[in-house]
Amino acid sequence: MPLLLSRTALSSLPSSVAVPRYDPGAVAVGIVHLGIGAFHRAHQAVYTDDALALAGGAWGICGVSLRSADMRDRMNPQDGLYTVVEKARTGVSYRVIGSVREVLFRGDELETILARMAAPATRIVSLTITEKGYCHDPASGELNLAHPDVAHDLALPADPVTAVGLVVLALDRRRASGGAPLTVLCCDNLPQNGRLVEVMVSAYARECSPALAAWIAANVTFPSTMVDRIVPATTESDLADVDRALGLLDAAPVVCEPFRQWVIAGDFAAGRPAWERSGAQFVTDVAPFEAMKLRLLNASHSMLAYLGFLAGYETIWQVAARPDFAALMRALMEEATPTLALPADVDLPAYKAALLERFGNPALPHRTQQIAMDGSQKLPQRLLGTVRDNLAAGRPIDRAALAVAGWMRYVSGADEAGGEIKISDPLAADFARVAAAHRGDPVALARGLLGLTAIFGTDLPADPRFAAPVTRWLAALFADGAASTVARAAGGHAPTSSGEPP
Ligand code: CS2
Repeated sequence: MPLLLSRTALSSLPSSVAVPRYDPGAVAVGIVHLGIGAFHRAHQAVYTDDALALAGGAWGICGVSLRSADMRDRMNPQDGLYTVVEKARTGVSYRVIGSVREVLFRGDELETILARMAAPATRIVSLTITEKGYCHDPASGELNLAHPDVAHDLALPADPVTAVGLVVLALDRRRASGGAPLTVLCCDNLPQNGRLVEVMVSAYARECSPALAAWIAANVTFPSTMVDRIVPATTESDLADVDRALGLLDAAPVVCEPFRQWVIAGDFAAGRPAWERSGAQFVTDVAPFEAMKLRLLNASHSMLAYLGFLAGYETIWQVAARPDFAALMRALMEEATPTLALPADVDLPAYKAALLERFGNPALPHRTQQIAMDGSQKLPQRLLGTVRDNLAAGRPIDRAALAVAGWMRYVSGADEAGGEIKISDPLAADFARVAAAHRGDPVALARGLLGLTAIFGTDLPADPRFAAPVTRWLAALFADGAASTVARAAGGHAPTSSGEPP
């Protein structure tokens, strides 16, 4: 039985595997990270690993698992170490990361987690809990006080199930035990993500105690970030591959593309690692970078995921390899481009060309169904902001309308062969209700789904410049299937009013 990856086993790794250039065991915790999933371990933890090697500091990460003990039980026995596997078209590289110093599980270690978050040595609490983890209203960006988990936490604040509830409880402890300032750093794919979390934490804190809300306003900062790296879910075959490369067992590897980007704006209340040494960009305003990433990368990802899945493709690279789909992605990006206002040194054509290249990487199978998850939480910032800006300026929105129709076709719950699609989304029950009421009637289905104000607000459903093309594309998708609808759209043709092929 091969040995488990651990600090003592690092010296026995083959020279082809990079290892931390510092002693992980000597690094004290300075960051508590909520949501220790694959993305964090392939992104912020890597930047921190570089910063520790280049500049040192007490910036080890205490990872917190909110939903399951799995990651704790995999990582703690191997001293928090794990392998990042970078897969390029041209080859694979392996690197062991040492920045995660411990992992705790919310289910049975709440007190320890609160103590870590309240400790003065902890100077940053960061989050990657996915869009739905914020329990906000995706259309308005405000904390959804009617969300059952939020209601639970407000009734029982000492036993929080939401991340916002946990952060506020920890901030209360911190205030009571010395009151050292803290940075809360959101690293999820949401626009103005720091501001969004600040608004939610403040709203929740006000419900608990106005004095706490005032302390937070004076002592806690919420920088905003744009984070980017494609990190598909780790598979069994990835695990076996890493064990072979290491000659040891690693129960927690992550697999990702070589590209990574991190843009950060805002104040850090109590210092930060030297992330700029590892390539993070510090800017005065992150909003243009967030919009670029959400409206080009993530919007294209969602569109290709829904339409590609419907056309029978399991992974994004297979979809991106189809000339029609690639042409449609280019057209969607062209539509979004006039809504962006980037600093002059950003080469947007090169960024867009690189996206097609990144999506087409066949070494990195990224399942269309993984990206299709939680569309209700993703559509507003990926597609609907572009639609609103373009409508206001009188510009076309046709390709975004097709992407939204692709999502509607997908959440109708049946694929093109009539098989069931398992929808993973906080609003899945609403989709099922609307779909059941309007089966066989794309016009009514579109109207029903547009009526979900948490996604579309009240403006878009009422605007025929949006509702009409979405409805026509949805009818075309039902009548002709995704592949031929995409072929027609890629050729620049809009659907006819009847939904029949032109
Ligand atoms: C993807 C993102 O799953 C998804 O919805 O669009 O996770 C995407 O891979 C990352 O944002 C890339 O940085």
